[in-house]
Amino acid sequence: MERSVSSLPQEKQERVWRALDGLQIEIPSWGFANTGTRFGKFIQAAAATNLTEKFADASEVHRLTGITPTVALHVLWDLPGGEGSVAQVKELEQTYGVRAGSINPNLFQDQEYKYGSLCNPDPVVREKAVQHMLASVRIAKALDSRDISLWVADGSNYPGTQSISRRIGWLEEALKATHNEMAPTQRLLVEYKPFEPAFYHTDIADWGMAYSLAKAAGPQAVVLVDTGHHALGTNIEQIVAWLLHLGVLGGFHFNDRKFADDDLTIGSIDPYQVFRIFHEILSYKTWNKVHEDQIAYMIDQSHNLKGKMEAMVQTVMQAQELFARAALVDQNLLAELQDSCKLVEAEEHFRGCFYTDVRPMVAEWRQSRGLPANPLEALRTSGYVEKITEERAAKNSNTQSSYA
Ligand code: AOS
Ligand code: ZN
Ligand code: ZN
Ligand code: ZN
Repeated sequence: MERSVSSLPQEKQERVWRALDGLQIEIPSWGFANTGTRFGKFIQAAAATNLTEKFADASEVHRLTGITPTVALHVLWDLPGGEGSVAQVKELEQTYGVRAGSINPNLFQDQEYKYGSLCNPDPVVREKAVQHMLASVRIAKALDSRDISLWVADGSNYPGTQSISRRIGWLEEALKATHNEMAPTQRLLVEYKPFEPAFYHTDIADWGMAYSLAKAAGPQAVVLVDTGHHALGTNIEQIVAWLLHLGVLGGFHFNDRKFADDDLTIGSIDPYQVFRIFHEILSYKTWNKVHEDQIAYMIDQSHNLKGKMEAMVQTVMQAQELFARAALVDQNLLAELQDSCKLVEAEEHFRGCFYTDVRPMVAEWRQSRGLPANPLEALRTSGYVEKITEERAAKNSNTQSSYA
């Protein structure tokens, strides 16, 4: 039987604390805004309706959790003036003490992108999309952001209506051009998704396509794994192991799902899967060299029903606690058990770690870093949500939110 947390050996505790020290999570600006499902959204009075409010919320999450120093930004939504909006972002960074993180180009909203962006059969539209990519790289440079995080919504709905193979070529060209614009320290993260909005074919549908495109683009292009972007039943941790092996695991978009790309709270449906993903990373790190910050852990969730602030803090805690549980795995012991094919013993150790309640240990770690033991509880008692609800409700009363 697993021992209770308080009697965990010193060495285990140290391993967990070291792991926690190395974990930072990026929060998305859009996680504070009114987002919903394809059927609509329920407007929340406390939701952020401009960039200042998003930075304020992100800063509060960082104050409570201590591990979210950066905010992912969406070019169209957060920097509507493109490069002209950089100065405002820099000012907000100063005011709120959180920095701009990954820069997300937007190639799915404009009417011209009806038949695709980087893969559109019309060269004029493709060129416009490439120009947006280049502008996104320049924005990232100006903000000292390392990562440009690309999700391409392109695809088609009916067989025979688009040339799948010619579109591969267009995509390669576009990513090469983007790569050429990057500074040597920057990275291009290529996200994949099997379907939606397109339902027959999606131009970057899986990790193989993303990997191949990254290779074609250049050495600074890597793959991004969104946990919600796989066919049901896919062994995501195996994909993670492969990407680590190939040296191209650029980062994650965290969320959970039951049926499709549901964008629910990470680990809310299947915490064991998150544990297994973290285990592959920690295991790989035990035996190989990976820089801590090589893997960008980012959240990509959409909360239609939960309060935005509560959901974000809960997400960070959940990810942190599952990471700590994965850090309990004794890699040497597990390797021994695996090599001698002691299947039940290996599995018992593995799932024993998963079933260990690390919350007291993580709470201790937080306190030792001057953070609240329970950030969600601290959020509740801080009155922050009540404050923004009141302020924002008053401000938005005449101007019903039109956030896209
Ligand atoms: C879409 O399904 C993807 O997960 C993207 O990462 C998207 O850019 C993000 O949800 C923000 O729109
Ligand atoms: Zn995503
Ligand atoms: Zn998604
Ligand atoms: Zn998703």
